Amino acid sequence: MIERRGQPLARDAMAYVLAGGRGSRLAELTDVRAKPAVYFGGKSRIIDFALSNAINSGIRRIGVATQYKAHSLIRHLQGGWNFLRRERNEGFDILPASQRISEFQWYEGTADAVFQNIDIIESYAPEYMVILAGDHIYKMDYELMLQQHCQSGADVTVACMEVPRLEASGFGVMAVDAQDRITDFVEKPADPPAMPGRPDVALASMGIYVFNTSLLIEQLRRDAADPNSARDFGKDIIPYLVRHGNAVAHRFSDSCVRAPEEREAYWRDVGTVDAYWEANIDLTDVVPKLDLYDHSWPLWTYSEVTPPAKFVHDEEGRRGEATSSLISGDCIISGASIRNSLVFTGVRAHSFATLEQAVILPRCKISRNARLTKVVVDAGVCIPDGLVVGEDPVLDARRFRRTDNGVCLITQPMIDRLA
Ligand code: ADQ
Ligand code: ADP
Repeated sequence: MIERRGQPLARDAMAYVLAGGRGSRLAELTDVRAKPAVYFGGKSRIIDFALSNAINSGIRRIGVATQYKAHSLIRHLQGGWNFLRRERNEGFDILPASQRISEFQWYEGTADAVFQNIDIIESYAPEYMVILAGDHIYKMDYELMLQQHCQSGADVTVACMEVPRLEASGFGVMAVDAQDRITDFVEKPADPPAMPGRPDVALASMGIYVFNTSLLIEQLRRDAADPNSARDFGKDIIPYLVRHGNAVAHRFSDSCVRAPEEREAYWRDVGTVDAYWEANIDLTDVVPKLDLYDHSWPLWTYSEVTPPAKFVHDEEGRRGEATSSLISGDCIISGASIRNSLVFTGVRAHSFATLEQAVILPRCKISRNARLTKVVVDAGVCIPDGLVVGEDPVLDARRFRRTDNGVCLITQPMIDRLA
């Protein structure tokens, strides 16, 4: 374990969240919003995990770089995350691409998304920068990573975790020496190198970096002057520092936050419809792998003010009921039956409808007699009377986006085409 020494370092740090990517493997879920803005866990959005980690770690200066389809992300951030006060040298800045250096220039890569806002970073004068991705589900105490960064004297500290080697080609993969100094780093290798003596395991970068601010700015300026650079942390900045500087690995297992009943160090990418559905449905387990009810590490979010969820008998006396399910505010479950499902804010479910292993995003209407199994229903969708999904794979695949795992993603345009 990392030893905490002296004053917390988080108060001298700024978190910089990269939230510009689309996440195209989430298909129609990211047609209208960036991946960090995709709903997760009943009340929140994916970006709330990184932001909550920052706040819970003690960080009070946060910048969020946005780019792709940022409207609902920005609306969410302005609604729930603007409580940090400039007067206390705290701050929360939303940094959309194309409005800074030139009106028309988009961020090229992730490093460019920081480079273009160096002036804003300097205005807060943080000693340390914690660079984060806005699209992962995990609980982590960045203070412990900052402490390791200071104790080791690294130029950059890169958070890492062990992953099955065959799944590692979507990551930056590193080799380390006995002191966890990074000796090699390859971004998204087709054939990922294994850890010594462990042929099935690779050490993957989590895309979480800690720098001393002055060194980061120096590196960003050097990189910006390099015509061959893609202006990316994983492709350029980190490999350069591994070759020419002192890059150190930080083990996620040293700083992941676990409630007593959480069995594993939880981290999910939820980058595909299957992974997204599964991580949401996992929350309905009696003892879930990810505990959203852990008061020591609360998940902050923008939450609409809503009346409580309501369960009613319909006029024919049929019970509205839900078991092993998470039901958010402003839902009215009237004579419908819900099992092992996650129902977001403002959903109406009507008589004789059944939901099983369903992820229902906000403001959907589930009409009478609908029967949905293993589905993700996008926000605002109106499911028509008697629609059955999850019982006929061929029909499902023709009408909706059906994954290899048998999960159906349902959007309003798909419903409109049924008529
Ligand atoms: P990826 O996640 O594939 O790999 P990338 O697509 O650069 O890297 O996304 C990182 C984060 O930056 C995401 O949150 C994304 O939304 C955001 N982002 C991407 N382009 C952006 C832009 N132009 N402006 C603003 N934000 C942007 C990275 C590392 C790997 C590491 C994995 C871990 O490169 O080495 O293993 O993260 O998931
Ligand atoms: P996103 O999910 O990315 O925020 P939404 O799915 O919420 O976008 O938007 C779906 C539809 O719901 C849109 O037509 C939007 O105008 C509407 N909508 C969004 N927020 C609310 C709200 N609080 N109350 C009613 N309708 C809303």
